Amino acid sequence: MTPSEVPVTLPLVPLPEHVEVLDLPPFTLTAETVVEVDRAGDEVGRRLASRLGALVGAGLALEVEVSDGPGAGVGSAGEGRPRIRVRVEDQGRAGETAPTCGAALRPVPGAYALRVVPGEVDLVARERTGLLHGLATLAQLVQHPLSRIAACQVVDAPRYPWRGLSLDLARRFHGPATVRTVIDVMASLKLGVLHLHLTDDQGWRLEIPSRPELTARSGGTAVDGGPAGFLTVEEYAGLVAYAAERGVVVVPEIDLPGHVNAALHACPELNPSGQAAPPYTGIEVGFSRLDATLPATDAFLVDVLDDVAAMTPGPWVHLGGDEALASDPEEYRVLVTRAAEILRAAGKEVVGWQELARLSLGPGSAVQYWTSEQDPGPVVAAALAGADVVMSPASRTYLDLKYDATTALGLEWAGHVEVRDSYDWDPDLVLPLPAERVRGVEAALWSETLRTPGDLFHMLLPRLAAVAEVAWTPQHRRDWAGFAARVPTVAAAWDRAGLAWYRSPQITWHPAAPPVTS
Ligand code: TNX
Repeated sequence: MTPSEVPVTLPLVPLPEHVEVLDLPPFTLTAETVVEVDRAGDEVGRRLASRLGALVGAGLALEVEVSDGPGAGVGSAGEGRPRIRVRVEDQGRAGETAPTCGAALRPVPGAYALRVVPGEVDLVARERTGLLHGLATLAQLVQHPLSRIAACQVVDAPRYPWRGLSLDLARRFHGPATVRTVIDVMASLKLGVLHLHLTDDQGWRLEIPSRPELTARSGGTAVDGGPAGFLTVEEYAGLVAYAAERGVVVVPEIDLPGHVNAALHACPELNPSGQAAPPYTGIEVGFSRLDATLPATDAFLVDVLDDVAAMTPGPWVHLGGDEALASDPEEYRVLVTRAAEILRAAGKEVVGWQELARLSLGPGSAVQYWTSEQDPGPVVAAALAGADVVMSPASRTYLDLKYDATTALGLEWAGHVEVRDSYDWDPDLVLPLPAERVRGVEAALWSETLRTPGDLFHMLLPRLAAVAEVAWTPQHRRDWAGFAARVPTVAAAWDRAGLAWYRSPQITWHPAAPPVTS
């Protein structure tokens, strides 16, 4: 490819803060390429080598060289060969030596700088998450099937620290393999928070060592009979580790004091009658509640929340708190305050749906805004009292809502959500909040209507890519036409991964690859 053929718009989603196409020939990945990493970036360098190797045709085994000092590139085997340098540098040095395009690497977590010229790729960040973001960028830049990477410079950092996806495993269960694929997609879009909705009226999906009856009885129930199931302690730990390797933090949600029928079904002592509640397989909300007057309720909160906190290396646990329509305000306050106290004693920060704002849990906590059908006043007041807000307005980010009236799957309670609806909005303008209190953006995928991985990815993609760009890219850099031009190349990677995504008519997609014939 000659420089004049280099695409003017690089196919990057989310769009980086600064990106410049260089008027130079591309870098070509070959078996000769050496990946040079410093100690700090060693693990990411190896991941990068195997990821880039796997991306290219039949798969290349790229050689990895690890150097000791800061600033790799002193290796010998790589002399004269095309090289990819991966470096972690402290603030001062990164500022001096990072590739630039007239911009400095901002001092925020996850920032990175990348320079691609003939014969050399240079990736620099201050910490591992930044390197992983640079790797995600590089992976999107590899042109198929030629293994070329256009010459360019990127200096990039996220708009918000919290860029998430909430996945409902409770209404219907999606197993570890599907969740891992979701994590891969998240990492490719630079999303860093996987919120797992693990408990609800219809099922309990996380094994709790002190309360094995929860999953023994309520792991097997689900909307309309299935699919059901649950994560064992080992499976959950495996997912948390898989996510962490890819820069994604898992935030488990134990929904209370409403949405608790699965617990009432598994634990008879949580019911005033002492009788287990029947299982629930419908999709109504707001009918179940924990009873604050029962001594068993406090023991349940302590056991479950202590176990969940112990199983969760990340800093946050989500308490739900939504749609507790059967709890009176005082009982709600007592139970949520107690739950938050248990979690904080276990060293965790509390996150909850917007209803939790009524309690104003203060600095460190976060409330997740989801519906305009409730008075936003308490959310604004909680933010003014120091809580952060995560933006999940249903009309933009609820990816279980139908794209349009013809979508077979999905709900419609907050209208239809086409890709452009997920893209064209500004999280800072949803509510009158101080901008620094907006911690970020989270998409949500509820599974009342989603049975299979195919169902899940049909609703998730391409809308998750739109939300990811909202969460990452500065508002002034974003525009729908640019996104619509870039996302088809990214979608080709979803095809290569065999994901059943939705070809929204709002975007001109590349022709579908013809079926492979032998
Ligand atoms: C609202 S979001 C809910 C969920 C449903 C979802 C369906 C929230 C806090 N509550 O219980 O699954 O809508 O779109």
